[in-house]
Amino acid sequence: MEEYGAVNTIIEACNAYGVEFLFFNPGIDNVPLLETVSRFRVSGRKAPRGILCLDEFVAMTAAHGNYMASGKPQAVSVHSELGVLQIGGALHNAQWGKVPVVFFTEILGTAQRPVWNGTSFDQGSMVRNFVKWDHQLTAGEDIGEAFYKAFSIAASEPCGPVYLAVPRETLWSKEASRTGRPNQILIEKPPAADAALLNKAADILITAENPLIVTGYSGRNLNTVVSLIELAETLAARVMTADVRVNFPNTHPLAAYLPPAAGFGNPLLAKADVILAIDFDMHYASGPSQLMLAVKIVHIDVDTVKKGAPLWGRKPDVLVKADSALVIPTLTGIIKEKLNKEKASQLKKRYKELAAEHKKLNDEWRYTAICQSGQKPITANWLSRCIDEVIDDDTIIVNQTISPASIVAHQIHRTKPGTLLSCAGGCIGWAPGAALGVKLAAPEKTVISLMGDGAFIYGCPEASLWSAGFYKAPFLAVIYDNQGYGAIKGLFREKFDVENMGADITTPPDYSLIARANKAYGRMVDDPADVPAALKECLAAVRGGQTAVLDVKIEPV
Ligand SMILES: Cc1ncc(C[n+]2csc(CCOP(=O)(O)OP(=O)(O)O)c2C)c(N)n1
Repeated sequence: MEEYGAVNTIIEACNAYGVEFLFFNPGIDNVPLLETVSRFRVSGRKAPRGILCLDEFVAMTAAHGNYMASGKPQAVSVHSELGVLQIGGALHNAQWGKVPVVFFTEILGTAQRPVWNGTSFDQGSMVRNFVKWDHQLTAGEDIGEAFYKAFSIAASEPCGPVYLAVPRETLWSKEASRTGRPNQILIEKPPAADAALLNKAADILITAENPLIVTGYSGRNLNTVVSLIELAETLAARVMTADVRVNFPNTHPLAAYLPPAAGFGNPLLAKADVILAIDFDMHYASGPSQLMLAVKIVHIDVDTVKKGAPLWGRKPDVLVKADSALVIPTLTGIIKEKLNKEKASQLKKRYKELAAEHKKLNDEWRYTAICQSGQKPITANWLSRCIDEVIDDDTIIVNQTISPASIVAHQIHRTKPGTLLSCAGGCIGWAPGAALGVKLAAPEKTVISLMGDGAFIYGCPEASLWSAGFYKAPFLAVIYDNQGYGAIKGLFREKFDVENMGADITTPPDYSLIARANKAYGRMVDDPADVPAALKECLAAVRGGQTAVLDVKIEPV
């Protein structure tokens, strides 16, 4: 076997940043890399474990899921421009998911590949809108410096994807890194919060009559879940969390619930007099929920600039750039010191009222599901309730349901940090590949992915199921099969008052057969009475080491 010095350096950089897996799909260019990884591992030297994904979309998505479950930086290796194009929307998801992933390819000399007007082909331009940094190594540049810098940029908050294009002659080179000085791990930490700003935030929050905490991704630091509970309890404030992570347990009495039949928009946003947004990319200030004009907004975020996100009319009164894991306990301490007896007893009363409201709404959701237990076609409420019954506190739910998203968020209860992972981006097809990556990161946990029928197909099921089988990373995929693109049909109906503009998947494929063709366990149910037993049967297969797909025919939207 050949020694490839440059590849040795890439592996060294992966090791230095704690990369455990190399998700890849090969071309001729990846050969030295794969050969070297194998040689390292066979001889007991440290190197990431190679995971062959039969589609590049799955490679990037598995890296996404793996990061969410492990917190570790990721590496993806694909074949030149073709592999990069095939990653497709998975890169958009990784960008919105703030995934610290370095993906790299070779590039054949640009001189051989001019564009139509004779200028040189620019491989990075394919991904430039979706990455924190893209770079094409030029002759004389040091491969070690490039990869260490790539991981440094990807893993510094706000984290995100980085792309490197490496010329074949560099990638296949026998030379290792050329710098005399050793390469160093550099991960930038957010600054400590400004004490005066936190004081101002505390004063605003204490005087609020109807405060609302909204969170997006604070739960990526698992300890933050506990400290956010303390902050919410201190303030007696509702917490509305995006379903991207467990930022706050949805079983907590202060978890914000909406009624089962709530329509578009969010009344909780509309009636809040103070909003505390923590690590939140989504819009809280525009869209269907108009805020009160006099609303005060405190925004704490590791990413205050929100480069690349729409404007969305955010105009915070207090903007604090800080690591929420550090700042939440500090803010809670400041608030506790400022609370006098009278205020504390007012907050106690408010806590009780909010807890009673949470219980009432939770009961309504449960009641709705139980009333639908005999309804055919099966409803998303009943299916979600059955899933809630069958899981334990440690099960990891990997969720990309679309039209039943609110039902899933209310019916499936998560208490422990890290037990709900969803896609912050909009590209459908995330759940199967992400579940593969999650299971590789947490082999001891039960992993259940939830998705629509559209999403199952977008998720390259053959590729996802094959890797799950081959690498012994079994998970359960539950398909909320409403026989169409429910979300799109909903939009048609709302905007154009038409029933169907071709968004039904009529005479659908047999998804359970797709599972079986890929050596997974496959089952279809269409009777609500069969759902609990079918879920148990599939989970038994998963515990026995076989990935399972449960196709549940639910009512079309
Ligand atoms: C890759 C991709 N293509 C198209 C869309 C547009 N889109 C948004 S929701 C949706 C329907 C998804 O169907 P399914 O996963 O079955 O969920 P449902 O809406 O039926 O609940 C589509 C096609 C998208 N977001 N991503």
